[in-house]
Amino acid sequence: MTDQQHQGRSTDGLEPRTPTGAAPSDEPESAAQQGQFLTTSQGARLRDTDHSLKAGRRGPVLLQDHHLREKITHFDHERIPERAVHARGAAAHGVFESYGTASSVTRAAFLQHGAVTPTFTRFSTVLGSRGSADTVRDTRGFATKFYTGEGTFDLVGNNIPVFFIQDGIKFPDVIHAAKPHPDREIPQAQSAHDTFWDFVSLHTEAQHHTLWNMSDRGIPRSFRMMEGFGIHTFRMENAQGEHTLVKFHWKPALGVHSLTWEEAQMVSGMDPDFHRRDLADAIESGAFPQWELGIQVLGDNENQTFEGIDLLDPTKIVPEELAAVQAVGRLTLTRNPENYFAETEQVAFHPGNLPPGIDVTDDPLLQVRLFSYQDTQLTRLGGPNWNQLPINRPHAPVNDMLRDGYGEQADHSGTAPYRPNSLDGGCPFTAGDAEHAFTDLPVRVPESVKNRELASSFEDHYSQPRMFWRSLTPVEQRHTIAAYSFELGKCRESAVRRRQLTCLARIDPTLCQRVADALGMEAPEPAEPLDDRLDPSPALSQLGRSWPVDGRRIGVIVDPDDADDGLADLLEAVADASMTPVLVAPRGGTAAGLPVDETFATARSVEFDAIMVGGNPVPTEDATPSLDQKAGAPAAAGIDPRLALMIQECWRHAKAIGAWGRGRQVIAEAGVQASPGVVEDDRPGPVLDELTELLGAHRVWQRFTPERA
Ligand code: HDE
Repeated sequence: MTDQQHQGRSTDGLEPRTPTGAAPSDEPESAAQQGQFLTTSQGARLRDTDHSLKAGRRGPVLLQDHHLREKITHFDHERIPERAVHARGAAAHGVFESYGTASSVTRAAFLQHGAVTPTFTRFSTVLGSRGSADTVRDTRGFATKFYTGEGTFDLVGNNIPVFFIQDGIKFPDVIHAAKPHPDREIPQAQSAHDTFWDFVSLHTEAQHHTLWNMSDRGIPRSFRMMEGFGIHTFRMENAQGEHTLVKFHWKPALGVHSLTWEEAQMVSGMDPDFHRRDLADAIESGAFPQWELGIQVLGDNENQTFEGIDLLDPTKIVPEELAAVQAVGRLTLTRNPENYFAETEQVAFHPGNLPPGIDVTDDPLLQVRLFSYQDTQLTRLGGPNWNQLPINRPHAPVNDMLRDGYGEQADHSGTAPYRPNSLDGGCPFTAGDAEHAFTDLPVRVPESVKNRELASSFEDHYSQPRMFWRSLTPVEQRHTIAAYSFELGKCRESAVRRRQLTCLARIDPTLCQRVADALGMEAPEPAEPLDDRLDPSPALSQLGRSWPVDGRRIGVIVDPDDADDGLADLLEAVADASMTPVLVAPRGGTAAGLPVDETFATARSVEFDAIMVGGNPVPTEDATPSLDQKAGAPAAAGIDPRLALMIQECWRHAKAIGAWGRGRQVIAEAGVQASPGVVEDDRPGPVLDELTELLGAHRVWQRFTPERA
């Protein structure tokens, strides 16, 4: 070993390391609420923390009160700037296990056979502030830190495989257009406003990403049920020095599923933390979310194209039917953060965090990101030493020559932080390939002149949106039409709507016509012939397969005065099927000796993936008939209107509905007839079995008729 860097240090890649190589256990204990006595930040025990020091019982507070000043000053500075984008997020620790299948294309150690790497993954929305709702229509961030023994690798991706813009210099523009208007700061976390549609209809490269946003992908059911994409093309290098272009994909074990738009809006009101709660609950209950990491392997050629698709253009995908996604490992999220601020808020990702064997390409969006992510942390995390925060510390040994600055935590020894030197033994040495050095791959740069232009292939803005549209099933297309109709319906400027309709005309005439009808406008003719050069890609549809149901929430509705011992068996059977039973009754307390989880006052249909009704609870005094009327539901005789509403909403949202015993009469009175996705039996067991089967497809898709999107 030629490098002092590796001497005497663990390279197992499992322990976080400070810049001086100290493991966190060597640090002063930072966890709170421990030990016997409350102390000041200096460790002095406190006699009182509830009363400020005053001149007499009714007198003024004394400046001398150093405990008061420490407590208030610290509080005054508790907040840091939220992220400029992706401010709202939730995260979890996990582990990545490599299958070794990528070893022929990369020398990255964490992708070799059997390698196990600790990870931290943060999911986010893009547009909203830190306190905004989870289920808004938006792109979701999917960023993973792999703490590899060769240096940290950050895969900072999204749940949509293409981006709004092709050149990073436009990023401030698209974000200014999408964020709330600068005068009133509304709307929050929405793309349904004039400036957003103004931008995307003028910068037509954004049409592909926008179409994905308007599809069901823009309103995921759960972070656990989203795909993730690295978007850009990356370059890999293997042990023989050969290069390959790759695209990264995350494939969720639970499949890709979405909310309906009505559900998403209702959830925003009744549980703005829906996705955050879902992730934490699933992990806490042991239903660990999993994804397979896959790569599309695309030969490296001088033009960096694949089947005519420009691989440097981040508004393009390579359909899986043309280049299969090959699984290279599995990510399992196993542990919730202990402290939101320390971990989820302070984690700092950077697409330039790359291990040996993975490098960037000249994608002009990626190139700008390489600057932005370092830079933004200087303001957000208050200086250049954010990599020393525990969550950001590499697990690989660090031996850098970065020194001082705000937030410096390391007590660096030695006198010569420069190299070579003759005073600290000339160290550290630089590493070669044999010592796993990161190498900037020697890629030929085509001879050219400086300019502010893009390749002409970047001018194709419509072949891929059209392919995406043609790949959706009719029900997915109807949801997309409804989404455009909603969003453009919120635009006040008719010039903006009209311009966006001209874009839709180039994607598909039916799409354009249906949205124009909804807006009461005329559908324009396409300005150019429709671009059918790409065949539909069935892999882009979310429908048609069956998936595991782990962590799905089943609302079990009973009459607490009439529940029998079979209830315990039913709840156990739901849990045995890896789902979460939620016992719902008109009032709190117990039913058949079991604790009631939710009452009719707190529960709403959107919390459940399916419901099972097992009794006819007598309406309680606090039942609110007006809720029933608001939803336009027919009044149901003899059943609690809140229960009727719950059943009717489940019906509208194409959820499986089960009923046993007296529950059969209840769903009939709520207006639900025998039809696909309605399961009835005398006993709850067979109902649950069929419901579980139905949940594999996520929804009872037949129930969405052409009229009801
Ligand atoms: Fe980001 N992006 N981005 N972005 N991005 C940030 O970095 C930026 C882009 C993505 O959970 C910021 O640390 C520019 C594409 C995620 O902490 C900021 C450009 C993709 C996250 C930033 C892009 C992303 C961010 C804000 C155009 C998908 C959240 C705070 C060149 C591949 C990471 C921060 C987390 C965050 C800049 C484009 C994904 C301001 C300039 C494309 C998932 O640096």
